[in-house]
This record gives sequence, structure tokens and C-alpha cells, in this order.
Amino acid sequence: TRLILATRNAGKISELRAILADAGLSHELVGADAYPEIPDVKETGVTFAENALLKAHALARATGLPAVADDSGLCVDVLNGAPGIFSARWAGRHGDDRANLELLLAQLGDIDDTHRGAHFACAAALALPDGTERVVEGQLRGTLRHAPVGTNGFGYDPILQPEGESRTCAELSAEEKNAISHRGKAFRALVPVVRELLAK
Ligand code: ITT
Ligand code: NA
Repeated sequence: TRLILATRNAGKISELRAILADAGLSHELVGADAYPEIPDVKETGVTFAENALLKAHALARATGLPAVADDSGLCVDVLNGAPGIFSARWAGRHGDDRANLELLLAQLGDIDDTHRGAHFACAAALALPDGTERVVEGQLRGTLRHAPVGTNGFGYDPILQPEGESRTCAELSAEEKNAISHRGKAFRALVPVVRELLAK
């Protein structure tokens, strides 16, 4: 079966492709770029799960194929879960990773390490053209550094130090990060869902 992933991010596509292959699943995974005529859906949900489901349903309806979508972000304890679903545009412009990270550091100021807890969250949804839906979630807990360190990854990776790690996410290799990340966990949790709902 062909399966479509609602993203133009090549990294996400190869990550999910590897996870499906590791699980012995032979579905052909394609990105939304394979269907350039289909417009991106507005993320109007108030939770990661709602946004992931919105995107997956829209793409499944438009293509007639089973569709996977994810939504993710950083949730900071002392900010009551913000930036959350607004993580990609926390400083105003969508995808300005550096500005988002600098604003967040400024908002935390020199608050001490015991109050710098945070987690990355990811919801991954599978929707079928007939309206069947499932959503799973993954998290990565950690502490926010006072300054960015590391050059791997993207977004808030240079300031999140996972629990039990001495490095930030931006100092981990892609493999190391995938093994513990919110997205890795959510995508791996999708495997039994794909097995249950989709023919090979
Ligand atoms: P899509 O095109 O796939 O929808 P997006 O830009 O909306 O991608 P995500 O939902 O994956 O991005 O993530 C939203 C924001 O949350 C992202 O811009 C980062 O600021 C942050 N974020 C999510 N996952 C992250 C990770 O693994 N490391 C660092 N930051 C992350
Ligand atoms: Na998003």
C-alpha cells in the first residue's frame, strides 16, 4: 500500500521510512511533495493531536490514500506548556528557529536549573480516506540550557538537554536523537496502528 506523509520535510520522511522498514512493513511512503497540487491545511487545532488529525484527514480525503501527519513542539513547565503548538512561530515568523530560541531564552532569563524543565511533544496521526483515524503521542523530557550548544538538528535542539544526558539534542547524532525523541517514539508507536489498519 502507498502511504502519504503530510510534510515537505525530507528528514521526517526518511525517519518514518526507516522505522517502517525496521518493522518489516513494506508500505511505500511518499511525502506531500508527490502531490504538489494539494494545498497545505491550516493548523487550527488547539492540541498537537488535533492538528495532526486535521492534516492527516485533509490529505487522505484529497488523495484517496492513507495519510500520516505529525505535529510537534516544545512545552516549557514554567510557561504552562508554551510555546506548545505555537513553537514554530513563537517569535512571529514561521520557521525562524534562531529567533524562536532566543525569545524563549530571554523569557526564561536566569531562572535556575530546577525550574527549567520542559519536554518536546509529538502527535502522529493516521487517517484513512473512509474517515477512520488513530493518533499516538511521544515525549522527550529534559532541561533547558541557559545558552544554545551544538549544531545538529533544528528548532530548539541546541537548548534542550534530555534527562540522563550531558549533551543537548543538537550535540546528538540523528540516530541518537531518533532513538529517544518525541517524534521517534510517536512514529514507532504508529507501527502497530499501520499493521492493524492497512493491508501490506
Ligand atoms: P511540518 O511542515 O512537518 O508541519 P513544522 O514546521 O510545522 O513542520 P513541526 O511541527 O515538526 O514543524 O515542529 C514545530 C516546531 O516545534 C518546530 O519549528 C520547532 O521549533 C519545534 N520542534 C519540533 N520538534 C523538534 C525537535 O525535534 N527539535 C527541536 N525543535 C523541535
Ligand atoms: Na507543526
